[in-house]
Amino acid sequence: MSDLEALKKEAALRAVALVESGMRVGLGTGSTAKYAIEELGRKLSSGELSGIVGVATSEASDALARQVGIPVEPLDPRPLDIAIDGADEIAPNLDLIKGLGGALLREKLTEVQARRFVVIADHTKLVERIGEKSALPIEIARFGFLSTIERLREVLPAGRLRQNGAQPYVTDNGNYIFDAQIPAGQDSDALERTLKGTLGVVDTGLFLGMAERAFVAAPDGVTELT
Ligand code: ABF
Repeated sequence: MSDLEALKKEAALRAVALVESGMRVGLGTGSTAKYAIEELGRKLSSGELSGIVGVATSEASDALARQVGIPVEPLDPRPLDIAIDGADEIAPNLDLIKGLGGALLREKLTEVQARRFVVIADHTKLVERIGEKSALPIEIARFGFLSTIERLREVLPAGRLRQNGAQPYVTDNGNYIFDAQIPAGQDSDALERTLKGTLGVVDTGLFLGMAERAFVAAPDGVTELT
């Protein structure tokens, strides 16, 4: 395991330590969340935890959860006790960019219902301002996507439709993703409002004011941000 993978796992284990028997748990997506799902499965099979139900944020995490023995249920209106997921950027106030893994819509739908949304990451995800390193993924409807992109370019001129080889990348929900650069100085709340009001936009990778805490692993240890 590379040093970075070891850090991701360390952060994941800290978050899974918050899970108690009987909890309904939102299961994130991506290479860091994978360690959390595997650890939950391990704790269930060893008997350290019982009665856990997972709600998966992607088809991939659903499959992994079932593989490691976590019972999975669809999202319903009941709150989740906790959700654990990675991020692409973490700002000092715990605002996030998510969705480079393509699962932003199911992640947001799930994590907004969690009493505690806990982020896990290695230190490379820390930024001073949202959009500093990462593009912002924006999930858009396939129908009329070129028109939606034109509307988006009026707000965020630098961006491109995500590709999967020669074809557009398709999300688990059958939509496309437009990855846009956020200009420095842009107010995140205002941007989110504008994007959510743009016809054809399904949702954005801006997760503002949602995370309760983050476990961020660096070579000199794990920092807990709140
Ligand atoms: C998901 O996985 C996404 O929201 C984010 O795009 C990504 C982070 O992946 P990784 O942990 O592999 O860096 O949580």
